[in-house]
Amino acid sequence: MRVLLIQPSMIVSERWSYKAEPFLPVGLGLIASVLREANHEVKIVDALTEGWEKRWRLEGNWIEIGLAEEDVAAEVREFRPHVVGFSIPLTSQLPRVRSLARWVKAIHPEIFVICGGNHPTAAPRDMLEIPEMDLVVLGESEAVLPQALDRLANNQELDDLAGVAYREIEGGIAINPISDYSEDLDSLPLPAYDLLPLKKYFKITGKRSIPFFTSRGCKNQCAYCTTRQHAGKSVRQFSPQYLLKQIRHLIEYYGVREFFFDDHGLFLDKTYTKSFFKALQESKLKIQWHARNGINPCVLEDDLLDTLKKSGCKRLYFNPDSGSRRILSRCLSKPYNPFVTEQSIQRTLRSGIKVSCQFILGSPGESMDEIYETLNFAWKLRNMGVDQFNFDLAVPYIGTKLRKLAEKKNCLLPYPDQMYTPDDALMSTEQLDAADLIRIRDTAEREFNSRGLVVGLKSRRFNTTKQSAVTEDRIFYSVAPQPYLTSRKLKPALAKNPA
Ligand code: B12
Repeated sequence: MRVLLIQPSMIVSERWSYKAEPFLPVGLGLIASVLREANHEVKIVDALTEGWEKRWRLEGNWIEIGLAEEDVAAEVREFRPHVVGFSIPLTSQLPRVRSLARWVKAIHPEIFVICGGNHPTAAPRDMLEIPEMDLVVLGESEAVLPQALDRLANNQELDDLAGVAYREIEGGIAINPISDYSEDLDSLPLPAYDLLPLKKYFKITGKRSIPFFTSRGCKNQCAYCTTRQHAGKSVRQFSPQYLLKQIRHLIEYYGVREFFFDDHGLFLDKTYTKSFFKALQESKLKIQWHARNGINPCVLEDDLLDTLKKSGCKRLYFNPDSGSRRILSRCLSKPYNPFVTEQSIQRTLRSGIKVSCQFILGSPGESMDEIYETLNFAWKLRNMGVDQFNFDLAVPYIGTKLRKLAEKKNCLLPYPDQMYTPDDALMSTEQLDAADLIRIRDTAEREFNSRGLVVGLKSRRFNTTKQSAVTEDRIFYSVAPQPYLTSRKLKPALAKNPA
């Protein structure tokens, strides 16, 4: 079959549009690789990366970043796919999927429309309420997707296939939960980097850098994160040999020099972490790396930090989240306390590795005193030498514990459905309303800035503002064209998809 995989644009508030970071669809690269191995013809359209400098001002002052929907539709028309698959890691990508799905069916009503990623996994039912959506693949999909496509091609049922959601013939929605997660990650092919717009991504980021993943799953259950629901609670790792092969491939074929380790499991098992970075150090590969996710302060002892530094580590992005123990344990379910984090940050800085810190303000029930605890803690870290700080407002993403807590405490603020960016206040607390929270967040960022600090959002997240060229106005959804039907005959074996 011909499968067109699309990373849609994202729609965010104006302020967030200056801070937004590029998101390379490595997941689509992996799926593409697996599908190619199964003899499907695959193409990726990364509307977010390809259209990064395009900023559209939509009704309601929303800003869309990415290719215009007509341009994506033109790709569909040209490739004539049997299947179109949308990747939706971020909820802010969802609004455009709604209209693109309509375009796809207007181009040919029998193109099969599917989706996957963090948002659909958390909200499969909502996805199937989009009339044009035919199938949702839950969680990791390297094993499930080829099977689902085979069944479609042969007009077979999906009812005994775990990890998919679809509309039943009788009209109901079937959700077949994920039954297991692949243990043997080394059996996966390398992502199809040749199908990803790497040149453009390097241009946006200004460096030959790439997000990189050493594991799947997370044993922690942080209230704001959906990784555990998406990839399971047991951490599965790629072997150091597999990872070195992938790193070499990226260096040799694409000239990558900087790696952003982005998975949650990298620091959860000290023995594994040490063995991987020891292997990296011994490989003598000349790379720089940073870890943006999942820093576990408990394992960062001096010996490990020494290995990290020698293997090329430049910066670790800690998530202290809050300075209040009550907020950490009762609202955010964070397993680390501020004292342990502080000690670990001190050791990291001593080892010569730079540190960034990310905080979350405005959790349900958070008081002004607790916010002060966070700001004071951040200040202490700043005096120790931390040079990048981000303050985000808490976002109750669908599928998270934080959302359940917000619903229980009745503190969700009215907000356009599923237009979530970590910029506007989406919840109030008993003491603080939206305006207070925004003022506090803005003041915190300004204060940390005005003392000569770089607010992390700028340097961590690449200097993307300068690329936000001209912002053009357009209406939210353009009207998909009248159905355009191919005059060629359909192959019955392909579930009546266009030939
Ligand atoms: C790494 C990461 C980042 C990196 C970017 C990585 C990149 N690829 O360039 C950085 C640090 C930049 C980042 C930033 C942000 N991130 Co982030 N990020 C992640 C993380 C940890 C992994 C994403 C990833 O690339 N995975 C690796 C690939 C291999 O896996 P995958 O994309 O999931 O793909 C697999 C499946 O999902 C599926 N699949 C994917 N697409 C499709 C499509 C089809 C058709 C099918 C069938 C299957 C399928 O198959 C793939 C292979 O198994 C996820 C959480 C997680 N564990 O997934 C959060 C996550 C996506 N991020 C999140 C958030 C909130 C953000 C930020 C808003 C945080 C912030 N406050 O700044 C920003 C937004 C950036 C922006 N553009 O504005 C949230 C999104 C929540 C939501 N519902 O919107 C997540 C889910 C974490 C969470 N809190 O739960 N992020």
